[in-house]
Amino acid sequence: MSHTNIHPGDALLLVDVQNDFLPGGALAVPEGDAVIAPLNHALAVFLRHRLPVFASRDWHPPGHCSFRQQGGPWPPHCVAGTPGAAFASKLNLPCEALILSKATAAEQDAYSAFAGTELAALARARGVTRFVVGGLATDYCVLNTVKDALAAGFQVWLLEDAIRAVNVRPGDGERAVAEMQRLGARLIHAEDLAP
Ligand code: VGL
Ligand code: ZN
Repeated sequence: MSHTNIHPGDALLLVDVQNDFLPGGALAVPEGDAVIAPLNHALAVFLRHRLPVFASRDWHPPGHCSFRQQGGPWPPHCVAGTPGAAFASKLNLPCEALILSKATAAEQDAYSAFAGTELAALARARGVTRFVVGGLATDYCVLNTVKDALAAGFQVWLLEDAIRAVNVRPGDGERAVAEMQRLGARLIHAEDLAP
């Protein structure tokens, strides 16, 4: 079995692991719940090493511009404060996790965890140079978060067993992964993270 070692400078970044993106949710990602077990493993490893954990959440006002009634592409989802916007209950998110709420303004959408948040500054203040990234959805918020991380000069290890795609068009998830790799992200498996 191959091992991947994490070091000081690494941070775990969980993207939008929220009820509305899980099976039964308002914008269910196929197999979205499959990310939880590998992410819980990654969480345990990062906590053991006392390395930072960040978690983004889609946190829309009612009537957000991305909702169909407003002419957007999506059913209403992740309305701030509702059960659908809550983090998956089976995700072992520690109380020390730093939470980034995004797309909180009615007239703007934001797929990236860096968009309009303090993520880059909070990470730099903690000496972060590399993000280990997993969550939902591969072809939207994970893709845009990873692009922004790389553009901001962070390295990225993408947890390929801890991401799932919406696949509005078949193959969107695979194309997103290829794009992230092309831009410099390295694929790893959560279960390979050495304890
Ligand atoms: C997302 C669609 C709409 C995501 C958020 O988290 O990937 N996708 N809002
Ligand atoms: Zn959204």
